[in-house]
Formats: sequence, structure tokens, C-alpha cells
Amino acid sequence: MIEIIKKTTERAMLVALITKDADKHLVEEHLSELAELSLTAGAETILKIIQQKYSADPAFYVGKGKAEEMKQLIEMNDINIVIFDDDLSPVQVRNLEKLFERKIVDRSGLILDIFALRAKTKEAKTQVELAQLQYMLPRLTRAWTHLSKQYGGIGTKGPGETQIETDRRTIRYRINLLKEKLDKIESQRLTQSSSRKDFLKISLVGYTNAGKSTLFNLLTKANVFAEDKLFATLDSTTRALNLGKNQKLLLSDTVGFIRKLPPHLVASFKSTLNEVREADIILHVIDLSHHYFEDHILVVEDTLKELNCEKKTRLKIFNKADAVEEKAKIDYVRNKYKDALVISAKRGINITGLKDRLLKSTEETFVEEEIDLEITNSKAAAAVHSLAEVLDKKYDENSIHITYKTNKENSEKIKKIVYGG
Ligand SMILES: Nc1nc2c(ncn2[C@@H]2O[C@H](COP(=O)(O)OP(=O)(O)OP(=O)(O)O)[C@@H](O)[C@H]2O)c(=O)[nH]1
Ligand SMILES: [Mg+2]
Repeated sequence: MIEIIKKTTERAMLVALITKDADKHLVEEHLSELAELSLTAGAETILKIIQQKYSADPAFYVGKGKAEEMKQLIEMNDINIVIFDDDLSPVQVRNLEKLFERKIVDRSGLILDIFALRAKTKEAKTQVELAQLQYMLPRLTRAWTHLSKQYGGIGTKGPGETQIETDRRTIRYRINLLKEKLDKIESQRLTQSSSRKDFLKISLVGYTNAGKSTLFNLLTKANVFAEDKLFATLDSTTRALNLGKNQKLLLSDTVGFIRKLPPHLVASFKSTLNEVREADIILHVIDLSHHYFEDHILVVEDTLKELNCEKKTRLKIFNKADAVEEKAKIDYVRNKYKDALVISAKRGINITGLKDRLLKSTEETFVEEEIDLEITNSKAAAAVHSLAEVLDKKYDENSIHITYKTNKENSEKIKKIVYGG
């Protein structure tokens, strides 16, 4: 047997601040998450630096003295990349780069790198490139050598002002091009989705690594890539879901969320996240075995708000119950989140319970009904067409028989128009 060990080439130092009212343990957790992100991007964490400081230093992020201390550690430990848990200003990046003579990466930059590594489809690649360029644009300074290197420049000296202006123009031009490309992809998607109007759409959302793809594969017998790494999934996949009754259901798996997801990324992943926005029911998958699962819940809820999805029917699914050691934790969750379901996608625990609940939710959300209307009652017929998906129409001499499907709310509206009251 030959064991292949993936070699990580970069040796990273991670840096975070504990500012005025930040919780020390939470900052440590954020650094562990950063270490996982770094590993996903191909960098091994050698050192973690946490500084307690009232607020970030505008010039060096950490204090000047700390920065000098770090420089020594960098040299002693052969560090070649320094990763910050926050976003840095162009000035901070410039100063740190000059002092450390190493690559400086901030949280958004790191997440963007991972997305770039993971993107497979044309759509995901276009979305990531757009987000990267938008992130890069305000950071083009004299210290920014990336583009000049691409153009064949050598050394660590940054480009001159004229070069920066040319780079900016090139980037802006490319940004517009990518936006047009994405608009086209989005309009294709809209055509596709309107042909699926008679399906009830269910979307899996959750913090990255919560087990969405594992659950998706289990429920749909699909074969989506699931892995114990952050952001295993970047593209959305949709499959028919069979819950035993003759309903037309579609289930989508999509990109995971994370704390401080760069805003450009959320904006440029608009079309991928359309699956979530168009969903009738949102299944929020939570990794219950994670110590900070409740922080993850809040991050996901905030992101759903950003996507204007907070009013949709939502079901919380607490996953990885098999990996939870304390029974008290499960009791706590059952008590606090009354509607919650506790499952294990990996071990197939309580999947029948989940399916039953899902069926109930779909029945509460969608109904199929039939109605007889006098042929002259055009007002009612118009109401049915605008409020429901018409599945079938049969005409008699004087009446029309319509079979339609709609959500509960619209069903009541239709009945009010037809029967009055
Ligand atoms: N112990 C345990 N592990 C699980 C369970 N469900 C998923 N996992 C593991 O958790 C890891 C992440 O699973 P994924 O399904 O890729 O998670 P995801 O939410 O799709 O992650 P991203 O696509 O990266 O956002 C994998 O190693 C899974 O095997 C579970 O019920 N119990
Ligand atoms: Mg996934």
C-alpha cells in the first residue's frame, strides 16, 4: 500500500485580535476555523498569534511592537504566509508586507482563494472571478504586485501610478464583461425554473460542513461531493425528491455559509443562491456536534435575511447527532427549538422522522384542488390562473373544471373570490 500524503507547501501564521468586548474563547474558535480554511487553501498552520488590544491599529492591525515581535517569529519558524482573521485595509497590507517581506492574506482574500480553487462549473468560475476582481479593485496600490507580475514585471517593487491606472481600467472592463455573462446565465436559469413551476421547491442551507450534501445524497440517491473540508460544494444541484406520496418535489443542495462571508461573494453568487431564494421550504442543516453550533445558526439566519428569505417556511435539522457526546445537549436543543429535528445523515438516524415532517410541511405549504366555475365567471378564472399553477382544464357546455396547485394562502384567496365570504 502506498499512502499518499498531500503536501501543503505553505507554512502559515494566523493572527487575530481580541478587541474591547470580544469573547476570548470565541476568538480562539474563529482562529481554529481560520486554520481549517487555510488548510483547505493549502497552508499548514504553524503558529497562532492572538493579541488583546482595544481596537485594531490603523497602520499594522496589531500593535507596532507586536508586529516586530512577529517578524522574528516568522523568520525563526520559516513562515511564508501570514493570514489575518479580519479584513485588512490596503494601508495595513502595505505596511505588513513591507515589514514581514511575506505574503499577507486577510479573511475575505482567503475565502475567495478557496472558492477559486473549488469552482468547477463555468457559472461558479465566473462568479468567483467577479468577486475576486471586485475585492482586488480598491486594493490596487503601489504595493500590489500581482498584476504587474502577470504582465511580466519582476521583483517586489510595486507598479507605478500609470500602471495602476491601466490595471484599474482593465479590471473594470473585465468586471462589466463578467456581469453581462452572469446576467445571461441567470436569464437561462429563469427560463429553466419557470418550467419547474408546478414543483414544490425545497432547499438545503446551512453553515459550511454541516452535512448538507451528505443529507442530499441520502435523500435523493445523488452523488454530490461531500467532504470534511470547508466549502466542498460551490454549485447548486437539484434532484427530484420522493417522499412516498405522488408529489412533485425538488430538493437543492447549495453552497455553505460562513461567518463574514465576503459581501462581494454573496452578491456574485446571486444566481447560485437563486435556488435558495426561490425555495418554498428551507431546510436549515446544523452541525449539532460543533461546540459553537448556535453561533452558526445566527450566521445562517443573518445570511438568509440578506437574501430576503427570512419569511419562508424554515425547518431546523440538527445533524451529526451520532457525534454528540452529551445527552443534555440534545435535550437542550429539543427544549429550545420546539420544531427541531435531531438526525444523523451519516448513520441514517431519524431519517424517517425527517421525511414525515417534510411531508407534513409540504402538505401545509402546497395543496392540490379542483374547482368548477361557470364559463362566464371570468373574474374567478383569472384569479385561479394568477394565484395558482393550473394543472388541468376541462370544458363543459356551461362550466369549466380546473385542477390547480397552490399554497394554502392563495388557496384561501381563491375560495374567497369564488364562493365569496
Ligand atoms: N459524524 C457525522 N458526520 C457527518 C454527518 N453528516 C455529515 N457528516 C460529515 O461531515 C462532513 C461534511 O459533510 P458535507 O455533507 O460535505 O457537508 P456540507 O454541509 O455539504 O459542506 P459544504 O458543502 O462544505 O458546505 C463530511 O466529512 C461528512 O461525512 C453525521 O450525521 N454524522
Ligand atoms: Mg456540500
